[in-house]
Amino acid sequence: MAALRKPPDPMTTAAVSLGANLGDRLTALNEAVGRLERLGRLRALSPLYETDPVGAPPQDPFYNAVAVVETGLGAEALIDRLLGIERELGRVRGPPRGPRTIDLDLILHGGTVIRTPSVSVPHARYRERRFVLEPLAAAWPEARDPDGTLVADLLPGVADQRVRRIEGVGWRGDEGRR
Ligand code: PH2
Ligand code: MG
Ligand code: MG
Repeated sequence: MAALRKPPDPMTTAAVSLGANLGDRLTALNEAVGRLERLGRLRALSPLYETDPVGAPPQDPFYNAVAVVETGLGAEALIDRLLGIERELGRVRGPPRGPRTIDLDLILHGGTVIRTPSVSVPHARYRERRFVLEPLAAAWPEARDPDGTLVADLLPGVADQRVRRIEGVGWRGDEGRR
């Protein structure tokens, strides 16, 4: 009898936030996109934003963006892969909330909800962060939290945080956009 194959995991649409505020921010984000493409099908890339640090001690501004990926990976496997990409790109972990060369966070993973001490999906603080909400709503206007909230409806609550769109610097998300 032929061996039974494990059925493939169902595909899920995941939103990953990208951030950097140490070293060559643009190269770090572009290199991360190249590696995210190996995790599934890249469905959308947001514009690039320069953002003031939020919930962190004073430090240099970030570049932030969001990638939308259709993937067969479950949330925990996906987080492991994101941490692996951070390591490949040379991230050295300093103090929590300190400057970083690359930070890849899983924000949404379809309707998945996981709350354990080590894993939180949706991301525990994304609703209070314009540097996530703005690119996420731009890349994926229909995105919803598992509780049904439209991500775009969260934007008025973070309007006091400063983000500024950056164009013409060679961000991969701008390819094919005018
Ligand atoms: N990441 C943090 C804390 N604060 N602020 C901005 N603007 N962008 C970030 O990516 C960011 C932050 C923790 O990961
Ligand atoms: Mg983070
Ligand atoms: Mg992180």
